[in-house]
Amino acid sequence: MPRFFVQQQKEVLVKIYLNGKLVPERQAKISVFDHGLLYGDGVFEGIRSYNGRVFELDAHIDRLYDSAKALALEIPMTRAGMAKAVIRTCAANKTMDGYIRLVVTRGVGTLGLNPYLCEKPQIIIIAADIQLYPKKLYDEGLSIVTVGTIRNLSEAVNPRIKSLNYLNNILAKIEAINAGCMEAVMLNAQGAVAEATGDNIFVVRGNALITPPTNEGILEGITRNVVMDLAREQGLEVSEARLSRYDLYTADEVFLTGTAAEVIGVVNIDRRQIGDGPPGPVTRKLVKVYRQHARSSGSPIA
Ligand code: PXG
Repeated sequence: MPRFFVQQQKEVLVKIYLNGKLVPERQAKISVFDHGLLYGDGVFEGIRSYNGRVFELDAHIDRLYDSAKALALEIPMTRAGMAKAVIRTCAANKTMDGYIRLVVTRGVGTLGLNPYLCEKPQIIIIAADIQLYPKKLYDEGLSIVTVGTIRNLSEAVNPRIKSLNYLNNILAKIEAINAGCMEAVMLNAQGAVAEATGDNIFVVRGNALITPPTNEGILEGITRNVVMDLAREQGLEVSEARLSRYDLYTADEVFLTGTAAEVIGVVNIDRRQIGDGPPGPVTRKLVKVYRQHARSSGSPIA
């Protein structure tokens, strides 16, 4: 939608980090020959800042570099330099509570696939405002569906790679939206539960949390890992195990985790009510504990 359609909202121009320089957003342009555009060849991270601090910055940077490594994409900057660039971009935009998009594309190349013919990778950092989900969703919980689009095979494009090609997830998201839901549960080729389109999934059974292991074809979510640690601190048992749709339908509670959503309860899957109806006590506790933790840790933006 063109910006002037956004009712009475003042246009906010942000400064974009582009290959070492902070430029006004109108000047932040990428070539049409960039393989990020032509082939989805590149990697990215979505990061949150809370209270003027970047949350889990090192974990996001490590995952970015691991994704790039898997694609034989050499990022022309050290991890420490990248962390500094993120902080610098946030500082330039006075980002307090924001959503940071870090993108590394393969760079400008030919119209052929060969990534080795591309010039330098392009590094883009956008520090934007976060579009929070309505509070109502956290109180009432999400209704979601399992969809027919299976998660990418690990042997083909490993879902652990956070690449710029999100079509697998987008196809699943389209199915969810067409079914009147905001999120989809994706299964892997074996029919086991993998993850949602932009979130990891957990089930609660009694005092235990269970989530699929990374070898089931999932992105190893940073929120997932933080929630697993926080849950253990709360005295909950946490394990990684294969889950079927039956395990979802019969769970006491189900919730999703992700940078944008944080922790959010799921109350209905494929028209089966989960547990007693509204988000249960374990989910509600973790929503709260996660928020407290996220708002009181991270790398200062200065
Ligand atoms: N699985 C997938 C497939 C994801 O894309 C997660 C799990 C959760 O990971 P983190 O590290 O965020 O806990 C993601 C998150 C968005 C958005 O704006 C989120 C993601 C990607 C693109 C957009 O909601 N990834």
